[in-house]
Amino acid sequence: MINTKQFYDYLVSKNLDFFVGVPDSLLKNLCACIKENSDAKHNIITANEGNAIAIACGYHMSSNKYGVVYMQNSGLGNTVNPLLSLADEEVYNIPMLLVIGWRGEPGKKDEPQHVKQGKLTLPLLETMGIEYMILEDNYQEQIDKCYQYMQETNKPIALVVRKDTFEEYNITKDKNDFTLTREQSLDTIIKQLNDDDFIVSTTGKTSREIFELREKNNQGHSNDFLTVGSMGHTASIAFGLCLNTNKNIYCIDGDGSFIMHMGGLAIIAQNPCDNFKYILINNGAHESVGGQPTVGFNIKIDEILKAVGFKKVYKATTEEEIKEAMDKMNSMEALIIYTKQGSRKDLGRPTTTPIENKKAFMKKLTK
Ligand SMILES: Cc1ncc(C[n+]2csc(CCOP(=O)(O)OP(=O)(O)O)c2C)c(N)n1
Repeated sequence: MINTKQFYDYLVSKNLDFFVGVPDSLLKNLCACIKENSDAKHNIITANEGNAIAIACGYHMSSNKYGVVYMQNSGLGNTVNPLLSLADEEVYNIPMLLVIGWRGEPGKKDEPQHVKQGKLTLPLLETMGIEYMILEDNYQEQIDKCYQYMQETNKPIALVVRKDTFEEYNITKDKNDFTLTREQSLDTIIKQLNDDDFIVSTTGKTSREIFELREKNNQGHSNDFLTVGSMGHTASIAFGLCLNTNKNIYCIDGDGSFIMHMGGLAIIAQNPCDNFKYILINNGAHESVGGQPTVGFNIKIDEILKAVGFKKVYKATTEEEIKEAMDKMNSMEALIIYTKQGSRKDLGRPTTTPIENKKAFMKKLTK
């Protein structure tokens, strides 16, 4: 295993001291170390991974230095366009060091949403013409080689990071003043719904907690579409559903997910559907992957939603306020719930497959 701080220090000693990206579960120790040791100008947590590539391009052009872009391999898809039409050697030819967490590595057990992405991670990099190395204990040598490659070719290069590569780095999650947990809010939301209401929930622990709450309540899972992958697209899935049903569709989003593809909500609000119910759980963090901050508490999400066309946005910090808001919520109104960070240590994962989930959901929705 690699000592996380020593890895970080080595990068910085090579003048690779600008970090930009979206946090990842496999990189959570590295992300925590970067956050603790870099100031705000040297660690930009971006809305999505494509933005990170573009920022690294701009950074290089003004500094002649190389940005370090961190991400989970799930985010590779978000990077394809800026890597191929901006950084690529046949376009602007801009170097940067990509550090990619390898979920779903072939031969290792992982969740369904990571399996194909894991299998295609190296082929995808090869197809895009991006050189890579799998990060090993001789990381100093590897970083030296990457540096030399960037100097010689002006091209991006990647370090692919296997599970359990980095040693534990003490993660200090930001504290906020809210008292509700995400799971308590979800419990309250679910209790407000009836058997004819449907949920589309976001990537990460939100969907895992909904699954377990339904188990606990013996309610089955056919009212819930658990978006295990495809972070940031939950609201659009819910909107697509609304186009062909009169049933209430409750989209339960996270602040990181909302911010990742914020533009989606503008299109949804401009094509209003009476049955689209938007609930955003804002904990100001990418809690599911280690608690790295989002800008969720710094921006006025309620004002953004109103500006794009939502008629009213309720805010709740207690179970009582959630119930009141859900009783009142009308067509094209939204609810933001503010919660603290944290989840149960023994939180499980859905035991049904995504295809089983989809089939049961479709059957019930179209009954
Ligand atoms: C495109 C993409 N990038 C990164 C990830 C890794 N990831 C999974 S959940 C998550 C955090 C989601 O944050 P938020 O929506 O605020 O929900 P929270 O975890 O705080 O409940 C991240 C970054 C991913 N699954 N997909």
